[in-house]
Order: sequence, then C-alpha cells, then structure tokens
Amino acid sequence: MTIDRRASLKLLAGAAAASATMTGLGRVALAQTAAPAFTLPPLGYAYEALEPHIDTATMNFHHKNHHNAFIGILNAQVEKWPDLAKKPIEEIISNLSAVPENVRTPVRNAGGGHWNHTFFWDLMTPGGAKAPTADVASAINGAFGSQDKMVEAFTAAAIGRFGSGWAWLAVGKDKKLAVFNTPYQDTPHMDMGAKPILGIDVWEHAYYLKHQYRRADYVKTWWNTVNWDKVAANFKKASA
Ligand code: MN3
Repeated sequence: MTIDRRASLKLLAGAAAASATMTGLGRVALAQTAAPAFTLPPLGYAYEALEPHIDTATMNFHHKNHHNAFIGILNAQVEKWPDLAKKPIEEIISNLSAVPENVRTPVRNAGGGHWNHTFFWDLMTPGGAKAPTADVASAINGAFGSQDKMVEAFTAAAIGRFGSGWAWLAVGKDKKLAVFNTPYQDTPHMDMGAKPILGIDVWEHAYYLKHQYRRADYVKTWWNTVNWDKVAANFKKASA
C-alpha cells in the first residue's frame, strides 16, 4: 500500500464508515423484500392493560424479547428446512418425528415457544367473561367436580412444575378435560396429542420482576386475567 493510499484511507475513514452503514442498510432492505416466514403477533391489548395482576415491564419484555427470540430462531431454521414455513406451526409441533433431525430441537423449543406464547397472550384480557361459560363449566364440573377443584388442581400443577415450563387445562385424546404440566416450551400437542384450552407460563421471566421467587402469588393473581370467552372458543375447537 502506498503512503498516498494510506492517507486517503485515513482521511476517508469517516465517510467510509458512513458508506458501509448505508450499504448495510441497503442489504437489509433488500433481504426484507422477502417477508420472514414467522413474525411476532401483536398483543390484543396494551402492555399495561393487565395491571395490577401482570405488570407492564414483564408484559413488555416477555412479548417483545422472549417471544420474539423464538421468532428469530424459527426464521433461522427455515433457511435449513424450508418446509417449516409451509404448514401451520401447530401441525409441525404435533408431529415432531417428521421434522428433520438437524432442526428438530430448535423447532421443538422455538416452535413450542412461539405456539405457547401466542396462545397465552390471547388467554388474558383486561375485560371478558370472569367465569367459565356454561359449556366449559359443565365439562369442568364433570372432570373435577367443581370450578374450585379445577383451579386447585391447575394451580398445583403450575406451582409443582420443577424449573421452567407450563401448566395446562387440556382436552385429552379421550376427549376428557385434564390438568398437567410440561417442561421447557413443550406443548400438550407434543407426545400427548392433547389440545389445551387454558395454560400458564411458569418460567421465571413470566413473574420474577413483580413477584421474585413467589410463583404461587403470580399464579393466584393471574386467574384475574383469564379470558373465559377465549377458553370457551378453545374448548369448542378442541372438542370438535
Ligand atoms: Mn414465556
């Protein structure tokens, strides 16, 4: 390299950096002309809407960061296995043995995470019915004896999940309602073939900012946010 060239580079360093940034932006814009296969679904309510039960900061980080991380992982798997973008995620995670081995673990974790969180956001609402609809109440009474007994069993499953995971009220293969929990981002579709109608995220990120280690406090207050209209819709679909 000549002295002149070095001097030019030094003088132009600022401009070069600016130019590189513009080139970078240009590339990003080009790459985005093909829409990503997975995108973060918007919340149906504001981040602060579930206060005081679920705090604004938790909702914000949980949606924009935790959920969005799964979207990024899924989009990265599409490059390795384009079929991932061709079927609904629920269908893919319901039949993980059909997923190629080289992407199966990230599809299980991030596909489950995406499905779980999308389901979870819709289960909460600042308004909506405060008690189960007649159909759901009747099924709950049939399976558990009463609404209180179901809440007790569900709460025990949520508190009893060791480490990270989810608790569920789901329609099993036998068409009966059951309560259980799953580890990590596993969903009731995986392995069990069950169809959830209600679920709670019991990962620490779902409650630690407000409740710290007190998971039971979070579960107790979370019941105030449940959208029983949505549970009824889920029940109808799961029972069909
Ligand atoms: Mn979560």
